[in-house]
Amino acid sequence: MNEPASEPVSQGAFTTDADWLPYHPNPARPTFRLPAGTVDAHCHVFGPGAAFPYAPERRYTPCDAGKDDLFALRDFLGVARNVIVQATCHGADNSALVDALRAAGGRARGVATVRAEVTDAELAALHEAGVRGVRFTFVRRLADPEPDAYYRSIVDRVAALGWHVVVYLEAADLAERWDFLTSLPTTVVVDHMGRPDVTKPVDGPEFARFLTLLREHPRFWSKVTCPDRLTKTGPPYDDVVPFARAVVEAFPDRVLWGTDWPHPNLKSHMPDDGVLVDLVPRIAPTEDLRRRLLIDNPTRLYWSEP
Ligand code: 0GY
Repeated sequence: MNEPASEPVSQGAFTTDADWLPYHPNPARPTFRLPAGTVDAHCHVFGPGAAFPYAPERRYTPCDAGKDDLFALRDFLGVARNVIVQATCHGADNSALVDALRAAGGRARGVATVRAEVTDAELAALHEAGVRGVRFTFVRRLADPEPDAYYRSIVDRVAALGWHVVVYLEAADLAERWDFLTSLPTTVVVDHMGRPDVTKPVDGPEFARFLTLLREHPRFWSKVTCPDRLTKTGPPYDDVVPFARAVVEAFPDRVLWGTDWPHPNLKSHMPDDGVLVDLVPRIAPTEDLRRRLLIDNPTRLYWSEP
């Protein structure tokens, strides 16, 4: 594992947090070959801050990680397309995201963050650039959550565009927002399996709550992402595999995979993106499951027009 960076890195007007880990500079070439058409359905761009300043309200200052580096990683790993998700360090300024989407030539879609005051013209411009979803972050260390009615007013606007909702939450937020989230009229994608505590049993009551959400509410999808964020044992993430595999096998048509590059906010361990690819056959053990996870599901959600 990498050691946390000991010195902050100066990047023009912005200086990374002292404990910020930069993304892996030389990921291993994966042993597992991703099938043609694979979508990395959870990744981000950060700045660069000189061109796309980080939000004043951000909770962390990352290393610059722009679109060219994302596209280089895409090609190196054998990924065909990306879904770029707005990160909280950019707040509701989606300029870096839109710039990346435009540069991707149809090979990327986006998930934006918008405020309730967003105009119809701004939403239309985001849609035209390739945005197909809106992200709500309930995780308190990253953003200040708003009341349900605030989010609902946004959902009602973006649902008209055919967008879905991506939620980033932890178990306590899920319990608190259960009625609100399950009342939403759109597809709702939960980041990182709702961040399970992987030291608890995969068939225990805590993870059962998340599986119940998916079973009883067919509009809910799950990203089976971020083993590096959930693990307690480190690579090759043996402790996370049973959780991700359980979700993939139970809900094969409502799961998404992604790298999470450039891996925001990791303080003690930076994953090798090649190792993350090599985890795919362990969480989706058959060719059929992998086709749905890597190709069919993200293509249906992000590239099929109504
Ligand atoms: C993630 C994880 C995190 C951060 C963000 O938008 C963000 O700032 O997503 C995190 O710190 O857990 O989903 O990539």
